[in-house]
Amino acid sequence: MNTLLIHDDDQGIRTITLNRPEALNAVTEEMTTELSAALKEAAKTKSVRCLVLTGAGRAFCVGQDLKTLRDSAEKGTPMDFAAALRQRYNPIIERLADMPMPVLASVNGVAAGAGWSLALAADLRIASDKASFVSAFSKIGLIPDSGMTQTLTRLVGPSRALEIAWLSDGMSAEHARQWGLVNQVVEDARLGEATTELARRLAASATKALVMTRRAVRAALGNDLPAQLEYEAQLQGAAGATRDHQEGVAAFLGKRAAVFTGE
Ligand code: LHQ
Repeated sequence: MNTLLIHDDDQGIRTITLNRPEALNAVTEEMTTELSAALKEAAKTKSVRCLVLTGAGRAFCVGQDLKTLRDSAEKGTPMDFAAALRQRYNPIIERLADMPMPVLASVNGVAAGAGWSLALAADLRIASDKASFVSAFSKIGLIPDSGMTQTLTRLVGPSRALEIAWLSDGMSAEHARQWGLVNQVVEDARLGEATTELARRLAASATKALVMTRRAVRAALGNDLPAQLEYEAQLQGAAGATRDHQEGVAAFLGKRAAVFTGE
């Protein structure tokens, strides 16, 4: 991999680090190809119980590499934006939304454009107090993409989503936390440690139940109550048949800590 670093610890955490620090981890075609492959691989690796996405250097990710965009336009082969989104960006966002384990974005620095969309596609976000967020799309005459019009709107509502998207003002990590866009903000020096702490808790949980909970929470935004109750019943039927459910009950009754395996 040229644009990513991938690291597994011994407790079920796989960390994918966007690794073009010299370009603030701006997204190239190679990066989308590699990230797609890395997510596919993580999805089929049973031992991965929590996936962490982060960036190398001072940025998380600043979205599409605008220098590459300019270079291809100058060469007379301008990027087809709709095709780039359909073929490269959107599959990444869809895959992230449906990973068979929790996905945590550890936002180490600025997240802009599709870089912010990527962080929003994770289940939870933990950020350094030095991180910042900027939509940036409006500044280059574009609309927010890679899912941002949906993820952002669901988190902050339409009025704030428009304010963020239209004005493209930088937002501090603390402001993002207050608006529900980030779950935790920690001192920059503690980001690695705090990310590992949270990721370990998630990795040690009943993975299948966490993933089904994500499905139910997402569906809740579109379902009426009877449909949601029915969906919960279906998912609980499946959760109740997992080994981790049996283990959880046995551990509770045996007054010991549960040892979940993700099965
Ligand atoms: C960059 C970039 C960048 C290249 C900073 N590319 N070099 C996908 C495909 C199809 C259709 C369109 O949509 C998309 C999705 C997208 O993501 S489009 C949106 C693309 N992203 C942006 O528009 C963000 C542009 N960047 C910024 O607004 C600022 O650089 C931020 C707020 C990220 C950081 O600001 P500062 O911390 O003040 O840093 P800086 O602006 O001084 O940048 C440092 C260097 O990084 C600089 O290069 P230089 O050679 O002067 O040191 C920038 O040109 C470069 N850089 N973003 N996306």
